[in-house]
Amino acid sequence: MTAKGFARLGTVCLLLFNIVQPRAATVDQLYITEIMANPAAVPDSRGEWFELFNPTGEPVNLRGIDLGDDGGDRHRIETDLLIMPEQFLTLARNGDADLNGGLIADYVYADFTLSNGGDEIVFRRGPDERLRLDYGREFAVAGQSRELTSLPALAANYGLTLAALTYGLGDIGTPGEAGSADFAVSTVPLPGAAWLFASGLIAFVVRAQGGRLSTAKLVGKLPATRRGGIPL
Ligand SMILES: [Ca+2]
Ligand SMILES: [Ca+2]
Ligand SMILES: [Ca+2]
Repeated sequence: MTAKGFARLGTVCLLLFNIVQPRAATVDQLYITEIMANPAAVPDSRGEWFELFNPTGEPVNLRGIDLGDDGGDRHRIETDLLIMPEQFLTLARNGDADLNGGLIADYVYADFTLSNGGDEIVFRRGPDERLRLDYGREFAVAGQSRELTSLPALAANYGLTLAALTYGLGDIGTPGEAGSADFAVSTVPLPGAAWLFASGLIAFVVRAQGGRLSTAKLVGKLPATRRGGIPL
């Protein structure tokens, strides 16, 4: 292949790369899938928890997020807290399974409570709200969690978890696991194989040119694009 041919192939590869490159998933793409606001097996001060699900193909790090409500609840997540693709994460008020009703917590928060008479779960990064659930006074039922059964993730779409699905000491819920709802919904089109293919092809082209064809030069030949590969 001539140098011109290599350059054209490289341009095509970079265009493909630009289209399929992984886009980092963000907190606002997560779902709050389940809430136990009113445990019965143990007091609320030990047994409250809620669950997140990551429907994307990329991990999301919750470090730096402020967990709170519209009142005075505030808890800053100070450490790396990854929620992996298509995985659940259980955040709880107490992490001791001998005290919290028998659930395994992935993360324990403080200074955040789930009122039984209506409340909010709000994730903020700095002043910006990233994720929110508002629920009213009928939402919390003693000893029975609510789970997201359909989208969008508004309170009306959270049903009572099926009575057969118990955990630990007998409260109804599925902390850290799928319940009766199916959330195998990938909202981020991340064709990892295609990305690897594009990356490998670019590396091949550059190598084949003996390093003479820099990717920087090729990028200069491309039209400016927005995130996602849409031409400006
Ligand atoms: Ca609260
Ligand atoms: Ca409560
Ligand atoms: Ca669950």
